Amino acid sequence: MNKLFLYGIILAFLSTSIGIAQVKIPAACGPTPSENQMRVQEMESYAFVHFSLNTYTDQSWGFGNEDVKLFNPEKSDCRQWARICKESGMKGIIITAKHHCGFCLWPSKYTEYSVKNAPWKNGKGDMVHEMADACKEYGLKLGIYLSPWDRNSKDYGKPEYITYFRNQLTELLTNYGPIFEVWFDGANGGNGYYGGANETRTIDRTTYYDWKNTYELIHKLQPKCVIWNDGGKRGDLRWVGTEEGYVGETNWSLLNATGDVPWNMLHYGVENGNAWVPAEVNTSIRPEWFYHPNEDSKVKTVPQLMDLYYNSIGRNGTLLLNFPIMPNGLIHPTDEKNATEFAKSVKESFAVNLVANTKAEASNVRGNSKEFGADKAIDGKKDSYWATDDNVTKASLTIDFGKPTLFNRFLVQEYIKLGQRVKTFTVEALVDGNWKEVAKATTIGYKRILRFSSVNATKVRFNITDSKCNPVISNIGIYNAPVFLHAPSIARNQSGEISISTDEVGPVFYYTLDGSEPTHNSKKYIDPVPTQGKINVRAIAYDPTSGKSSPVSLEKFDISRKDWKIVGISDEKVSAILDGDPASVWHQKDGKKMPIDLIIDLGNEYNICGFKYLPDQNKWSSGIITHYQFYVSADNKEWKLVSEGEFSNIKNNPLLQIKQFESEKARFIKFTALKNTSGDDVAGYAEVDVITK
Ligand code: FUL
Repeated sequence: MNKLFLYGIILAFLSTSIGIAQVKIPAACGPTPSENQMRVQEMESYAFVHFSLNTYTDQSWGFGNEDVKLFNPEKSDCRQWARICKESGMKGIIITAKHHCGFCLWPSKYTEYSVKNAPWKNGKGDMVHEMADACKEYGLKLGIYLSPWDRNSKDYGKPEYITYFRNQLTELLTNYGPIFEVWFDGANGGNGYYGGANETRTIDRTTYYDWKNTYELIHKLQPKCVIWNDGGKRGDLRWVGTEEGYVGETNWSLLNATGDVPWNMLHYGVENGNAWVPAEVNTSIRPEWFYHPNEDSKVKTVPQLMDLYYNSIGRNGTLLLNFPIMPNGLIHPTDEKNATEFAKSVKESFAVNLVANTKAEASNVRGNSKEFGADKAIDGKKDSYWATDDNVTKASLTIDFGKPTLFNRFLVQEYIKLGQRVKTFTVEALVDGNWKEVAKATTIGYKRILRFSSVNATKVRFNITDSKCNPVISNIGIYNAPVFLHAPSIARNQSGEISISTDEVGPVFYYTLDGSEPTHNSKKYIDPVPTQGKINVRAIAYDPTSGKSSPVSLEKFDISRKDWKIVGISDEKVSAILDGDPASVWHQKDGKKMPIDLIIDLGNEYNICGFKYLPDQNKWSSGIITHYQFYVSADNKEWKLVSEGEFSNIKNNPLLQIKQFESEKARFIKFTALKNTSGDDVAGYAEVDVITK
């Protein structure tokens, strides 16, 4: 008999005879992630790159008739994108192989509307190929964005288009190596070029694309690929209902396998859902997805990116961060700088785990077994965990530092391979012999990170106050992370006064009006500052105690709106449109029917070459204009149409809309609302402004 086998028998005999029966691992609690979902969850963050003909037309959504000849990125370098993403801590890149305009970044056999007819590399280029090679070189995974809505295809809306779409998908999933994720956007604005038809085509998002068979194709061609889809059949990951970069504080990785998914389900998940569909938080490093030069001063700063980190990865989501590519084919240096500094800040924040070399004790340990002891939550191993007995859904785990220790972050992970369980928990700190609650939260999931003011404590107690099943905790981390000051907001009211503010308590502000970089030696902000005419305001927040400054905010103001009058409206609340406060809104309704005009007398004649429209920031409100016309006039009688079109992605991303046109001399402007997001007769405005030459 083999010796090892003999020892095994003796050991088994001894353990049963002295009563150390093997304690069973906890049973799964509800749905659990597939291997593919688990792999993506563990990637934590990955990038988007948005690049297409829109990059050359300053649009958000192309119409489908943009000239392929525009596409000529003379410095294009996918290796630069991959290097920046790698240095920004991203684990993969999803490229917009085809956006809504239908233009293909790869030389598809099935259309002429692609790089093969562009001047770039004399039509011999293949951006998806270059991206795949660059990803390989930098150890990143490749993902594909293929827009189901195609405003170029003559067949869009007909059954033939589905074959076309699947043919393209087959090319992309066959010729470029392993693909970790496919991204099917649900947007459909209706109208488009459609091979010259120039019409509106509506489809039923739930049936038209026949997702079932498309999914089968994906599973066959790329068995390890996850599917993101907000347009029809349930995917492997879900949208979080906003493009602003946050998921709900309560975030269940569950949905129901069938049925509608209203906003609250997207944002918070479904506690008792019967399918594992975790949250993916998608947002752009700039306000828009595609590159627009006027956003060069609007790149998310390190403190904003840190918020994004805590509001996505820190709330049980993955982070999909977009980099718009410039017309020359590169990522802008500010985006590179902010993203790479962000990665350094994340590293710095979580560099020292204060639980190392501490002791942990729990109020209950599953079967009193060492295998499930409290120390398993602080052993740094992702496959070991602290678990309680089956019927125990309230429990606590105490970590003893042995000496007063300063911290301001609490990180906790459930062992989600056995399901998501915890419903509520608190964190307490033992300060000078007294327990004090420092944080309180709901769900955990794969990872939850709580932020609070620094506390100096000898012990930390993690209390699970409610759970769907017995808790199973794989990891706890405690950190003392650096705190970043946010750049302040700058606003100008109708009379031209500049005000500077922030949500944080404590910092003071310094500003400049002459184009120079503000420091704490610049002018200190005390009261609103009167200004006139065009002006660029730069400001920082500064904390005198730490001597730390925030990044610089920059706002460019055009002519002051002091002499402006809204014509023909007696409601005095209409001034909300011009008050510089994005939170105040005015709506035209009361029996008006679309088209609804807003006429403004600017008081003087100007060379007008554009306008700005900020919609109601409450996405639930009606009156968010999607289609418009813009006229100018010298006398409020004869009007000239200078711009018309759509505010493309305004429903999902209610940003400041900027439209530019050939300069015209005028004193009056007319902004006509043709349609809104809710299909009714309400036109709402947070702010309206002009751009002058
Ligand atoms: C949206 C699209 O309409 C945007 O253009 C962008 O691609 C974003 C990621 O998804 O809904």
